[in-house]
Amino acid sequence: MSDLDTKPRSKTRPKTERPRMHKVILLNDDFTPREFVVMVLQAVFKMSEDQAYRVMLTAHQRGAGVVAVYTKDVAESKATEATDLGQRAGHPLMFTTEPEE
Ligand code: TYC
Repeated sequence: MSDLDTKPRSKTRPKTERPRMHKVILLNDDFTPREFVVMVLQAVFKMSEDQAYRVMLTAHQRGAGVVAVYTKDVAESKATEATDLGQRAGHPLMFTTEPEE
């Protein structure tokens, strides 16, 4: 019998919990033009113009809005990419992430 066959099988099943998902949040500010916010939402989060407009308006009216939910790595890289687009254009546009409950 080879070494490969002699390992005892674990009786407990491995955990199969899914990784916690993370929200990308768009924060309102007083300076970034609405059309620029809509453009970034379409470019980074692949939203239609209608969807992007609605998310922008929610953030504008309530101070913040949920853009989408991803695994932690994807949420963080998209939030950084979108915030960077604003920075490079001289806007204070800000995206953050937070874990879902
Ligand atoms: N409040 C901005 C304005 O009036 C537009 C805006 C909307 C900026 C949503 C950021 O997340 C935002 N020009």
